[in-house]
Amino acid sequence: MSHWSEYAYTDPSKQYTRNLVYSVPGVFNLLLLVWNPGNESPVHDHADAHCLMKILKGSLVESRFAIPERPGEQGPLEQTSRKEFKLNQVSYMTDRLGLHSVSNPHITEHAVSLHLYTPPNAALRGCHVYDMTNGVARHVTQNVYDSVKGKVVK
Ligand code: CSS
Ligand code: FE2
Repeated sequence: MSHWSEYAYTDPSKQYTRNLVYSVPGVFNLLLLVWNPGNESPVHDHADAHCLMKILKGSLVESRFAIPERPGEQGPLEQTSRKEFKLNQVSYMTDRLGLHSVSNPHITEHAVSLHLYTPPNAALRGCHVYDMTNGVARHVTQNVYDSVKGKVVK
């Protein structure tokens, strides 16, 4: 049992769960994400904030894409990189570096990652997810968690 397991709520019906560990309003949000085997996030931006991601279990693949100047009018997103992050590695992402999607490449094991968002803009104003095939952007809210401080949100 790891020191973070009380936050590692898992839901097999989702791509991944978002579990709030701690927040200081206006300063940062700390989230623990549990990625189901073979699942991935949509391509998204980071609401003008900084994101640090540390791998706590398994590994995650990050694919980066250029932000289209005219979303939906320039065809498929242009992929700029693909990198695997292994146990204990930390990645940094922010809008200046483009968009990304994150996936758990393992087909039988969960992956777990710790995310620090500062300032916690996405929780207030949401972010955008992009359709990889045509670059169409859609606003989504990010203020709902699957669990908060170890308690499952019903
Ligand atoms: N931004 C995504 C995870 S990858 S940084 C989210 O919070 O759901
Ligand atoms: Fe992200």
